[in-house]
Amino acid sequence: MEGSGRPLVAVLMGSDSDLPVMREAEQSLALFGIPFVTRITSAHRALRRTVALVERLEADGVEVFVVGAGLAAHLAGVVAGVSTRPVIGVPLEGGSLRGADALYSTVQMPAGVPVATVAIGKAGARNAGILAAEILAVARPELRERLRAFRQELERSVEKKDRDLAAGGAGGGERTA
Ligand code: AIR
Repeated sequence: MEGSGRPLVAVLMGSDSDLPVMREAEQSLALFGIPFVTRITSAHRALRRTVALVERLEADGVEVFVVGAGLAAHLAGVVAGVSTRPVIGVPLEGGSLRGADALYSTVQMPAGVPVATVAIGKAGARNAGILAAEILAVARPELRERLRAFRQELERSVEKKDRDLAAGGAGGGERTA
């Protein structure tokens, strides 16, 4: 699978102010060589346009939607209402409630229209890209291999941190009282 070509994932967000965080999702998808398209649209400011865009993306072959929004974040729910493809919602920080508003708006979907909701902010956006890869990997063995290698690398990075700690590099190691 190549990083370019027909997009398999659509990364959608409510505003250009969401872009710095949603770049994390793009980076995860790029890491696994998954072709994606990124678009800005809004559930509240451009509802009809959002519906038409999602219908077009689905018709063009998008298999998973990664959707970020902040404040009263209804974009992921609207996308899930339009499409039967899996929707991963990323609640974004911003405003006085620091993402709690977006988390509740995204996660509390009524029965029948699921949104798989990840953590608030950058960690969530990064995980959304990885989760999209895992969904696509169900039917793509080569992508499963990339995910396995990624997990091994994660484990190695933890081992390295532990070794560095033991060597005193991170200001730690064994201590006595
Ligand atoms: N938003 C845009 N339309 C509907 C919603 N909920 C969100 C954006 C962004 C926040 O409102 O996803 O996180 C603030 O947008 P802006 O454009 O004012 O910076």
